[in-house]
Amino acid sequence: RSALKERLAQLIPKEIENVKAARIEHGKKSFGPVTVDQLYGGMRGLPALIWEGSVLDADEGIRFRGLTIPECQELLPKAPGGNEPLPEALFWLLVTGEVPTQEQVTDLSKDWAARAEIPSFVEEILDRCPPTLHPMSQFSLAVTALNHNSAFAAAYQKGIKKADYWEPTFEDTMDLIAKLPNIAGRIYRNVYGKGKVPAIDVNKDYSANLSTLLGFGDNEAFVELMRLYITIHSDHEGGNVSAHTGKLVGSALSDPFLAFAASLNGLAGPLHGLANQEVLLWLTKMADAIGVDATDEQVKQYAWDTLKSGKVVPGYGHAVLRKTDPRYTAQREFALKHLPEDKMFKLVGQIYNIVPNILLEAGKAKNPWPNVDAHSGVLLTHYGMKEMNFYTVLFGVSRAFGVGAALIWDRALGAPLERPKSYSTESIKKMFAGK
Ligand code: CMX
Repeated sequence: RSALKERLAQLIPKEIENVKAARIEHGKKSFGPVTVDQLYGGMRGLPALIWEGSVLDADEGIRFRGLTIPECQELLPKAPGGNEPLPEALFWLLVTGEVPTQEQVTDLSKDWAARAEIPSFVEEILDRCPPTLHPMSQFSLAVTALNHNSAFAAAYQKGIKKADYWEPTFEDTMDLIAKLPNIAGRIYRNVYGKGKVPAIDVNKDYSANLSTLLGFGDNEAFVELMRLYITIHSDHEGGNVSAHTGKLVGSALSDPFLAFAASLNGLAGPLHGLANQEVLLWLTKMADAIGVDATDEQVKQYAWDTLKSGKVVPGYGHAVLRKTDPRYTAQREFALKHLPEDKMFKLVGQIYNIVPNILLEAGKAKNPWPNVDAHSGVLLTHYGMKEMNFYTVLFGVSRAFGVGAALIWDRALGAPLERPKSYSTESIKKMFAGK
């Protein structure tokens, strides 16, 4: 057993008791009324899910098990000589609620490196995809196919007891996360003609290996960026499309590969994870149209033209957040430290000073501030990863950490099949007739 699984086995009985006690004390309490508008309005603000790994505050942003992003940067173990938290440490935190030791983190790096290989038939599936098939579709195909070797699916067929579901779910989640660098690396190299995927180095951390497989392993700043990137993109509580989809599909006892592939299909939408691709497309078109040294007036005009043509300004707005996303701020600080003179970074900063006022003036968006996707693309571009269609794959690699941790806890706590009630407009009219 790995050190993480050992710790989890100790924590689960306590947490089952904790949940029992919370339900006895609070189970019959109400969150307040549900309005018909919430049913039509994408369930905004509707309290509906339990998600243990993180909670999102509209003003303050995300907290992973109670820790803000700057607190994670301070408290989580780092690579020798590195400044950013290791995603291994973040995963440990999401799963256990505890900050791991350096040794525990090294144990996870080694465990993931040992599990990193992907079956040859999955390699073949990826090799046969036309390069024109979007990298996110390829990613989802490969993750779905990993279900071939699912420990959970096999154990379920053998009649595993409900109390033991978490164990094969844990194994599948560890395999899933471990195999993503090989999948992402292969997609990147196949689609953009970057040669063969090199081998994993069992003595390196997850982000170093991911960077190597992508072809950027020699650049220590890129590796540091990956550590920060995975950490901040990992989890954003349970209601966002990718997280909720994974939880929903997992609730049918579909194994973690099937559940996470569903998450990826949601992440591939332009209002969610694909926004990081859309942002770079928007920035590139803007730079082509008005130059990277454009005046504020030109940027303003360009943003207005986008809105007037009926499009959204990608990277701005959020369904829950009402302030600048701390994930945006963390990336901005990284850029200020590593690439302060980068022209596209400066353009992103200029847009930050201009777009919120325009969105306020336009008067529709409830949140005029930037989200995580407004910044990630320029950092990747700076280090030479210019293929914007690929960007959401990196978001997907990161999101496996949060969805995986949640799947483990859902099975450990015996989360039931999700089945909310739906209504037709006709039934709502009848229900409230004369009221
Ligand atoms: N540009 C233009 N219009 C925007 C806008 C933006 N950035 N953000 C919101 N609006 C508009 C909405 O389209 C909506 O218009 P309609 O009433 O005509 O439909 C109106 O403002 C109200 O929307 P809202 O309540 O503020 O926002 P939602 O909760 O419905 O949607 C989000 C949130 C993120 C989809 C939206 O802000 C958006 O489309 N942003 C651009 C895409 C983006 O950056 N997505 C990434 C989010 C982070 C992530 O998941 O990765």
